[in-house]
Amino acid sequence: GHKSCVLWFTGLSGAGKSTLANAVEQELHQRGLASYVLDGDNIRHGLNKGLGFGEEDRKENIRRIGEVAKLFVDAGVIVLTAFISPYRSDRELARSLVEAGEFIEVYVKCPLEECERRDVKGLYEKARRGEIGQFTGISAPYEEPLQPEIVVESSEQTIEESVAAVLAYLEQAGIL
Ligand code: GGZ
Repeated sequence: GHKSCVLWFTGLSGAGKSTLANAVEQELHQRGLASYVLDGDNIRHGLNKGLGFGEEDRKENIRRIGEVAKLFVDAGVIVLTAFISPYRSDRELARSLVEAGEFIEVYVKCPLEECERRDVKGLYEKARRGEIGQFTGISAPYEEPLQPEIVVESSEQTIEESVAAVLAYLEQAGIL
């Protein structure tokens, strides 16, 4: 058997949180484990439709996601969340909702310059032009995790290496 837990991916827009969370989820699925990814596609367009990107709305976004993540853990599922979650205090609140050891913070580290170079959705360019306000890393803060359980550097490691690092952590932590 395995323990359920929250894998909380945090990092800048374009750092690779969703990509990594989905790749880890595939691995877990192949091992026959119940797992689920929460990301902007299924949360910001549904439960959290109507929330924006000001400090208060981001706080509420993350608070609700933390509560939903707790429900998944109660249901015995490994839940992977992929949100910028820029405020340390909001991530700590989410951590406090589950048992010690059940919250695994994964810092998907990537230099701002690299996220901006990738600019997958063209949002950084818009933010630089002032067409999008309060953009994380440009005109809104990102508070780096101080003691994340896992750090992956998406500009230094392949996706396969990053997936392996997350799985290795889960194995040594006795979750898998
Ligand atoms: C940051 C924004 C913003 C602003 C829209 N700042 O690359 P993406 O597109 O898919 O990821 C970003 C996503 C961030 O939503 P989160 O729910 O993860 O943010 S938070 O945890 O801070 O609540 C980006 C898009 O939404 N986006 N405007 N101003 N990202």
